Amino acid sequence: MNIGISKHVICSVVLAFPGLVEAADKPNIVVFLTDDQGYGDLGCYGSDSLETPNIDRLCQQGMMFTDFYVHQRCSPTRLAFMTGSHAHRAGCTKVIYNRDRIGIHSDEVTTPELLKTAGYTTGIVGKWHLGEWDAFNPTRHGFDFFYGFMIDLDQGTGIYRNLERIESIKRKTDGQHSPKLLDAAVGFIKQNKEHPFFLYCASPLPHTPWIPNERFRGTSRRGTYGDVIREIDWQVGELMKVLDEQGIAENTLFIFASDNGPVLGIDGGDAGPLRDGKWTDFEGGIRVPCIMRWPGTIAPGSTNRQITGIIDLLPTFCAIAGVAAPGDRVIDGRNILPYLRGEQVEKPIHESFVVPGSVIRHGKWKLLVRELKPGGKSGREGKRPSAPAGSLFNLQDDPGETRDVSADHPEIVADLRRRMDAAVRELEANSRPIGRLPGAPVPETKNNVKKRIKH
Ligand SMILES: [Ca+2]
Repeated sequence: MNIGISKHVICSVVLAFPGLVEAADKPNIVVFLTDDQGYGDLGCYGSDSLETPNIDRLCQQGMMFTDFYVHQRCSPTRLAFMTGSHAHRAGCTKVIYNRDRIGIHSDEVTTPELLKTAGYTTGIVGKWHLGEWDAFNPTRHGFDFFYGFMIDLDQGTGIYRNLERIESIKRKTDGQHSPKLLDAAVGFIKQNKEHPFFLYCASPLPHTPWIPNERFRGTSRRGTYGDVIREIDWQVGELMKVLDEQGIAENTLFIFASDNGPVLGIDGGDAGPLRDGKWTDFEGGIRVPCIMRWPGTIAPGSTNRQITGIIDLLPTFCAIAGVAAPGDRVIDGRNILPYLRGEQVEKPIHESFVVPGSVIRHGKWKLLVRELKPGGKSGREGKRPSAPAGSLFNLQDDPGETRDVSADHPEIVADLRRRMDAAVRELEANSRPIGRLPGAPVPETKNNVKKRIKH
């Protein structure tokens, strides 16, 4: 595929509707994505040990999503957000480390690139995690402004302002950097309040190492991890405050979500009623909190229990901004604006969520087509059990995936297997490569796609 063709298509759409470019009445979009925050790490999602008053308020003013899916680890979810496609399709299901010579492909048409065609100014503050090299810098992929780091803080990295590395970061310094990130986000909002903007706040918290800023140490009832959650909540509250102060809260879609499930273990995160956490395809790894507030469009205090996911943000933002999503490739996400508006839809926008070669959820049923092992340290210590291939769970009755009911429903197992096989075949026919630096090894082949499916 060719990016020139893709961008030509987008521009043609915009020129056909020139009013869309004006964009004066388009809502701002703020996405606050946390890093490894669990379904049970929020008051509004039922935590009885963590207080998150600001996020709870956001929830009261907007819509809570109970079945919002991501990938089980950092980079793949961020790739899915930027491309509107499952990470398997966009070429990378692994965490990108700082010596990897891979990152988001230049042929991908990203969420900020699309919003820019509708007149949006685009900014990212925080962790990018889609390639450490300049070719993969966010400003090469649709963002007008970048302040943050390219990779996990615990890998050692630097702070960038756009393409410039302005500061080195040694390990274990999260708490020192969070206020700077917040300042950058607040500055971006103030600077761009007169025109539509898209701000992606990619918080490095509560990813390990758990080192809260000084002012939050000892403020929670759940140790250091809880203090970090308090800090996240404060940051969300500060952003809500600045939107109010600038008089633009009413015209801003504010989304809060996590990129994958929590790191479990002593003093760690909590997946609430869901099974397991980060690094697995149990629900605790791939189903995360998500809240959307948009006054006048989203009913306050509402709940959505349909299958949705991070892949849906690109097509939904396109619908909001009045631009077409890319038509020259498969986009897995769907426009969920009808859900935001509270419209009655004839059938669910997504009937299934598939992790190719691993799990398929269809309606209330979830089938494991391979053995699922627990994620994280306590799993390796054997404290949490695996589940064998062929396990079938009824998520409606058993959200914690505790009872394998496959023996009672062989026809459901067979149906879900067929659906998985079809999904894998379709993916193999329509997947795209991850970006590689010139000279980097491993050309993309069908076998590599199969490896990705197995991850
Ligand atoms: Ca993460």
